[in-house]
Amino acid sequence: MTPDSRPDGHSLDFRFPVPGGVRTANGWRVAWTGTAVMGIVNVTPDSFSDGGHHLGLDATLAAALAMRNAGVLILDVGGESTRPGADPVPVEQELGRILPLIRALVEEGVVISVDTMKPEVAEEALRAGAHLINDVTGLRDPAMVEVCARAGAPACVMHMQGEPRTMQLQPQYGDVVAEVHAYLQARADEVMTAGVPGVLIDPGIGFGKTLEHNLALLRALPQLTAGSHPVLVGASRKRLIDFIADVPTASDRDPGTLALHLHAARSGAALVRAHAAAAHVQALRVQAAL
Ligand code: HH2
Repeated sequence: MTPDSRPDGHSLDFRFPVPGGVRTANGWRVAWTGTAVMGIVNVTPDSFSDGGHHLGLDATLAAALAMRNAGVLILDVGGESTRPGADPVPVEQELGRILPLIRALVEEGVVISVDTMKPEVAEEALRAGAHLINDVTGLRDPAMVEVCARAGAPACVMHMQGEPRTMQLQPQYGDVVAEVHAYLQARADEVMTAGVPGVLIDPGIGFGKTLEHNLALLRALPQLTAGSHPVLVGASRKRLIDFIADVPTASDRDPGTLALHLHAARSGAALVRAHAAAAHVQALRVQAAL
């Protein structure tokens, strides 16, 4: 399928009311065309590119609302860094970071995603009004699938080889594209069969992958987006941009990020996950006009 003939309508199903959602026979559906933006809101002291920048609830909320006003579809709130080598955060600490922000965002007319690997955190976050769970482990813990299914919340299933602490030590694949695509398709089907109403799939750029693995997956995006699940791509400020263009400081990598994400959009991605959310909304609108 060529980029121009690929259908560019996307949707995600929820079993509870959601901002921008329309009623369906089984719940509520958020639908959009083209590539939407998921804005990253990290409430962590140690995230690899913006850790510690958003200090305090007021400043974090202001940053999140600026993204909402710029036109993001989803805000992705994270209370634990997944960068290579990051230390795990206890449940109570992660909840203490994210719950005040989720509660403050609930009335703001934006879909709230929670970036967590812990079922306990996901459950409390959904109870507080979050709408979607973004789990970089691909909902490896069966309890995570149960939490999403019980709440009627969709999930993002991401591919990661290994664990965040060690994933970049020696990633190895026979055929990275075939393996990651097969994993995502099978995992998404399993998760939906278990009762999760909707699934985004994500090749997991930088999660247990070398530069060549990342590039192969990005080049093969048209194959992944030709499947039945909406595809999320998250390359924002990641190290592959440093390897390609010599940009050692993560917060300087927005131009490279935009190049990768415009490619993802042209390849049919439903969502791109970005720190510089307003710049992405603008660039994607211009690209769509072309
Ligand atoms: N990347 C990061 C975190 N969560 N979720 C999805 N679905 N896809 C990704 O590519 C992805 C993700 C890492 O980025 P960031 O949140 O900026 O950093 P940290 O994990 O250090 O907070």
